[in-house]
Amino acid sequence: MQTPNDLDAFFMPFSASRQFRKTPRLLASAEGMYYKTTDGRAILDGTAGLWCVNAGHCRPEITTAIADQLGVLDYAPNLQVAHPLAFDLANRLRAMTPPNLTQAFFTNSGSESADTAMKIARAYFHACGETERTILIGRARGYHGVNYGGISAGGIPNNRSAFGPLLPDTDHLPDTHDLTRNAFSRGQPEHGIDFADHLEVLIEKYGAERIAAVMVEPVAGSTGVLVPPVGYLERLRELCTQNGILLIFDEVITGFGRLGTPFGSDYFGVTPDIMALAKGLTSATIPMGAVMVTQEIHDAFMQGPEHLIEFFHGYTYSGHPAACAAALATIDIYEHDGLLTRATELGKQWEDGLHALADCPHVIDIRNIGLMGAVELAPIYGAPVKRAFDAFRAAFDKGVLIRTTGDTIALSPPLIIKRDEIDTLFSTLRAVLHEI
Ligand code: PXG
Ligand code: PLP
Repeated sequence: MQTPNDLDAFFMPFSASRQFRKTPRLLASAEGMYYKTTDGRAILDGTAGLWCVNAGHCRPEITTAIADQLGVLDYAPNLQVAHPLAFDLANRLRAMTPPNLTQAFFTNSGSESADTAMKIARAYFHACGETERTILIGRARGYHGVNYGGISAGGIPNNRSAFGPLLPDTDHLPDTHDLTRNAFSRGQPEHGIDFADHLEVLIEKYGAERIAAVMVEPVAGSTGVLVPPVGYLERLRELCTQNGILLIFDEVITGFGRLGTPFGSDYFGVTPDIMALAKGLTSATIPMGAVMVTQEIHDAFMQGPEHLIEFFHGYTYSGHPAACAAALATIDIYEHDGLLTRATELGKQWEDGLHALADCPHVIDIRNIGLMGAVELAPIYGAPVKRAFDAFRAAFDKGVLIRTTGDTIALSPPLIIKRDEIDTLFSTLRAVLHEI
């Protein structure tokens, strides 16, 4: 494959694109745990693409299912007509997600899932006659994609500041990152259940009857693997239940085995009313997301004359046949290969290997859960994010793909990673941290 010689026309997402255009990093192919660059170098995928290639790259079972489907039914709308695979997939998701989640609404990305989840929450209360319940509570450092609902409930300043005015009736819980009390915690940090109590402050401020939903990632991924403190999610669930507030889990990253259980909800034993999914749903082969809801939420919409549309929301590609085929084949692999619990088997090696980096230069915190890991670095004075970005480039030159957010290195490999590949990942990172 030729390296493109004009990189100017592509307006790149979330990239330092001027730097990129000077020294491009172009991926031409992939298989299993590895990418191959356009100049033929193998790159160990330490980030499952972007937290999404859970089954490993180019699995023939998935790519064949997609190709076969495209040859039979390339596209069918699911508006007023439908195709059977969408129902098959909805039933598979009903069976594998927590038992209270019974219906699946299909989207094409995590951003669409997050916005759909928020729209369902508001419309549910509208349907129930609680028209004052409109406030959506997110969390500082939360990531719920880039659409307007997602950045309004989300808590990443750079993703919000240039795009206002944002959605009204949104507010935020504090984030749970607490280096003073919890640095170098293994798994769930001990301190911080009190961060959940801030919901009581917001309830006091607005009145419980005005708050529609609280939306959080069970583990904040994008902002650097912020693991919920012991008891925190349980406390949020309790406060939501007591106050008639819906709890939305954005499981776009934590879904499909990332934590060593099928969903984050299973890991923490806390069940949401609405769950947003994407990424691992198709192992990222075809864009797709889903929003799971309870029977009660679903049924609230099923009112009025039967010839009328019940929920005025949907996408051209909701439940696209190729995406459904990809998801069904992906879930088959997860179940057949035991991938949804594999992170539990690898957890100890992952945790020990990661925390062994604590003696490397610049490291101020290490966090882990399932097959997620973060190494937080002290920023260079006056040049935040540069240290981590330098690490990213050095790692790529050494044949490992990592992800950085702020001055934190984030890791989340495909769930098929082998034990020696975990060792390679961490030994490369050690060399990188000593070099930069
Ligand atoms: N919710 C969560 C929890 C996510 O992690 C989205 C929603 C949005 O999904 P889409 O498919 O619209 O991108 C995500 C996506 C990073 C990074 O650097 C993470 C994501 C996307 C881009 C970069 O960690 N997560
Ligand atoms: N913009 C226009 C002009 C459209 O007609 C549509 C869908 O019909 C959309 C945006 C939304 O596209 P999608 O359904 O793929 O999200």
